This record gives sequence, C-alpha cells and structure tokens, in this order.
Amino acid sequence: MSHRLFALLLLLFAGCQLFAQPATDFIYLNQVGFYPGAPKIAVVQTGDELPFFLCRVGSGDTVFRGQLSPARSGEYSGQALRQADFTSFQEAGQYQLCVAGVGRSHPFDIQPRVHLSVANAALKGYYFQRVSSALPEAYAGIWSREAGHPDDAVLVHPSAASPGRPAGTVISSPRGWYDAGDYNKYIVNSGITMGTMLSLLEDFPATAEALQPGIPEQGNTLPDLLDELLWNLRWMLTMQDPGDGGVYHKLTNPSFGPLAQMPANAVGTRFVVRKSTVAALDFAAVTAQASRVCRPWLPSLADSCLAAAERAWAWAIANPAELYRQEAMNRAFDPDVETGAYGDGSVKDEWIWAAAELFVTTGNSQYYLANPMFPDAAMPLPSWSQVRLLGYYTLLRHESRLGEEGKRDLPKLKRQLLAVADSMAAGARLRSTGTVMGGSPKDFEWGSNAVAANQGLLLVQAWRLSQDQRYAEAALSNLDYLLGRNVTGYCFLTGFGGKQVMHPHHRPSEGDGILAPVPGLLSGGPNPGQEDKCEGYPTTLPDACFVDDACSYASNEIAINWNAPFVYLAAAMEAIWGK
Ligand code: 9MR
Repeated sequence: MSHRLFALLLLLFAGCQLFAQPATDFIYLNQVGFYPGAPKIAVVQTGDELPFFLCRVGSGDTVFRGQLSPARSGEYSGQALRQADFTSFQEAGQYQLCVAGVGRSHPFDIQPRVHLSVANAALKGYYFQRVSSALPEAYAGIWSREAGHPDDAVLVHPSAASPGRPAGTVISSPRGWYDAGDYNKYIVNSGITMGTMLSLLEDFPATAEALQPGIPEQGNTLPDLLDELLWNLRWMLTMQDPGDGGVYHKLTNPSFGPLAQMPANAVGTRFVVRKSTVAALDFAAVTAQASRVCRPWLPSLADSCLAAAERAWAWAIANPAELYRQEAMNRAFDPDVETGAYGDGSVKDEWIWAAAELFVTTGNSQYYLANPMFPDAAMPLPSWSQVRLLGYYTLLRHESRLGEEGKRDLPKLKRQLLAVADSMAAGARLRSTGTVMGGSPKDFEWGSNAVAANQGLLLVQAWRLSQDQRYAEAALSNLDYLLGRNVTGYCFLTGFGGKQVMHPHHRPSEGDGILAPVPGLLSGGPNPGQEDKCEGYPTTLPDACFVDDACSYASNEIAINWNAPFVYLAAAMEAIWGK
C-alpha cells in the first residue's frame, strides 16, 4: 500500500488526531483566521483530488469534511493547486485543515473579530518606528529601547540652502517615523503613508477610533490612531522652510549605516536635503487632509495645517519642475547623499492629489480647476510615486462637498473605479489561489505586499460606493494572501502566524539581540528583481521570489508605506465583516 493511501485511510477513520507532525509547507491559508460569515479558502498543492478535513485544535475532533477542487496550474510555477472551501462552516474556534497525504495546516481561528489583533499590531508597528523617543517597556515590552535621533540639530544641506537658511544652518526637526529598515525620514513616503491612514479615520471612523495599539497617549482624548499620526505630522510640519513654504525632500544621514545598529548608537550628522515639487505637493495633500481630520479635536493644529498646505501649494506653483535627482545633486553639492531617493519623475499625480485634498478641505474650486483632474481614464494603483487615486478616493468620499465641477465628473469616476474593481474581483475567481493579488507578474515588484494591500484598499473603496459584497470578498482574499494564502507560505506580518517572518531587513530587529523581530511590521514580499543580490532566494518565480533573510532589502524589508494599507485593509475588514 502506498504511503499516501495508507495516510488517507488513517485519516478517513480517525479524523485529524493522528496528524501530530509539524504543519506542512503545502497548505496555504490565512494563519490568523476567518470571519464566521465570510469566505474561507485554503490552497493545497497536490496532484490528487483528495478529501479535506477541518479539525478542532486540542480535541482533534473533525468538525467539517469537504473535497478539494479540481486542480489549477499555479500561474507562475505550473504546480497543481487546489482550493479547499470551508465557507459554510461557521462555528467559532481554533482549527487546522488536514489533507491526507499532504499534512495539516498551521492553526487558525474562526471568530468574529479575527483581524482586530493584526490591525492593532500593525498600527503599533508605527510606535516601534518612532524617531526621537525612547520606547519604555510598559509599551514596547521586550522590544523596549533607548531614544534615537533627537534630530534637534539637523544641518541644511547645500542643496537645500535658501536666503533665510544658508547651507549649514542648524534646524530642529524631531519626531517622525523611521521610513523602513533604515533610519531616515522621507517626505514622499510619509505622504502616501499619512494619506492612507488619515483616510481610514475618514472612511471607517468608528472602527478606526476604537483601535487600541497600546501607546503612551492612550489615556488622552484623541483616538490612538490620530495620536500615532500626530507623531509623524508634527515632524512633517518642521520640514517646511518658513522662508518660502518649500518642503525638504528628506531628512537623512549621507549614507545608510550598519545593519545591526540600534537607533541610539546611530549618531552621524543629519541633513535636510533639497526641496522638491513632489515633496511640496505630497506635504500639501497630507496637511490639507490632516486639517480636515484633526479639526474636531485640535482646531488650532487644523488651522496651522491648512496654512502650511496652502503655502506648500503656492511654492509648487512657483517651482513646478523641481524634480529630485540624487545623482545630479551629488555632482553639484557635498556631502554626497546615498540614501533612498524616492526620485519620482512625474508630478502629474501629486497635483491631482494635493488639489483634491485642498479643494475638499477649503471648498475653493480654484484648486479643482488648477490642473487637469482627469488627464486620462487611467486608475493606477497607489504607490509612493503614484498618488492619483488618493485624490480620487477623497473626491468620492466627500461627494457632498463637491461643487458643480466635481459633481459633473463624479459619475464617470465611479464607473471607472468600479470597472477596475470588477476586473480585480473577476480575476480572483480565475486565479489558482483565488486571490486578487497575482493577476500580473508586475504585481510582484519591490514592496509587492503593499500592492496586495492597495488592491484591497481599492476594492474597499468600490464596496463603499456600491455595498456590493463581491468587492468585500475580493478585498478579504488579499488580506488572506498577506497572512498566508500565498505560495511562499509565509504570514507576512511579523509576530503572527505559524510560518513567521523572523529576519526582516530592519535595523532594530537585527540590533536588539532579541530573537523575535519587532512585531506588527509587514515584510515587503516576493520580488523577482532581487536587487539586493542576496543568496538564498529559493527561486526566480515572481510569486515565490522571497527570502526571510535580513540581507534581503528587496524582498524582506519593512516600510511605513507598506504597513499603512495593511492597517487600512485589516481595519476595513473588521468594519465590514467583523460584526
Ligand atoms: O519602496 C521603494 C521601491 O519602490 C524602490 O524601488 C526602492 C529603490 O529605490 O526603494 C524603496 O524604498 C526604500 C527607500 O529608498 C529607502 N528606505 C527603504 C525603502 C524600502 O525598501
């Protein structure tokens, strides 16, 4: 009798108790869990159309039986993948999925608020990224650390000199979040990050305001999410030159320091570097939106934010083509700067975003009409260099505030956004894994997990417009993807799941001497570009090209702009499904 047949017979007679071996690498599912009333899909890599069982952790009792679907070829690997659909099983508890001859899955929960823990943890991830602050044990637990980077004596780089602030001027620019695995602070990447999280407060206020990450400000009168955002907003405001309203592109060391160095030990000189049009417009968009969001709690901060936004906008009008080109800058000025460039070559989308935020906040149609709001029909997925949809989402969520101009354009915008969402949802149904993520090899770029999360966010916007359940299901498929329903088998949020990311490219996680990485951080995800040239990538296939090694900044770094759509998606799923 073959081994597989023997195992099948055992399972048929005895349920799952006999499967005491470690979880298999061939069952891919959300390792955090499922809502009772939502779809529940696992993906099993096997050539055989086998039965599957759902077993209760602890007792081992079989609570549900089903049959794997016919095989579909993995779009990139060609491997036979089958879906196990246990949507109809709705009883709360902790379970494992077992397939004879394949093995058992990592354990997972079925329960009503199943993603609240990851939403809170991913928000807490920002607390762990705080610059200029010690993280005491009461909030940071075993990851407590000393303060790093006071940033109260930052030099104006020669590229950023202005009459009021010649090169070498010392300015104070504390707080903010470390961008990623490195210790620098970049306005462009803060832009999309802040826009995404402020949008959560606008779109799902009850859920967003109820998040409890466990931060020092938790007892005050503001929602904790807003408290966390203020840590970065207050830094951003210091990045505007009071002389002319322009905004420095970044605050940075000249180069990345050693990987295993804690913040407190990374003490080199820091500079604010070159103003750019993209930075000014991202800043204008964030501060205009923050003005709206903060107003009920902090009216004078709201006023300052709006004033800052209007000045940055005016600077951009006067300086529309100040692109950030790091190599050219290094040829002209010293010291050379080698850290992340965020060198966006097109400002078109930043005009759209900033205009939308300023228009909605002020009601002044001059912003709406300043540039083509709809230069073409494209609906490009948001990323740090592509923020057009952030503007469109804002127009859609504030329909009632739009004047004649806006109202005229809105039906078409809705149609176009729903068309993109339709094709995403339809694509997921055809895909071997049943997720929206992975429809194109281009999905697997540097930071691909943010692609998955931003696809989810787009679908949530479509759901908000239509209340169509298909969009909510498709969005959830990508949260499943991020938490384990992907062919790497990893649960990509640190600290969660049965197969965890243990070695993200993240300086504090490498430097703190603690085995477990800082929790609540989303790994970048599969990226066949392999720009880090690390050894150990298991394959070059787009959807599996990931290595859990700290050297892999191209597949396993963490970043604030990747965590943000994760926080949004997890919280939105709670709002939609978590009743
Ligand atoms: O997320 C950025 C990615 O889109 C770029 O391809 C890559 C190379 O320029 O840079 C990524 O951003 C990094 C930034 O430059 C510096 N901090 C870490 C960021 C995440 O890897």
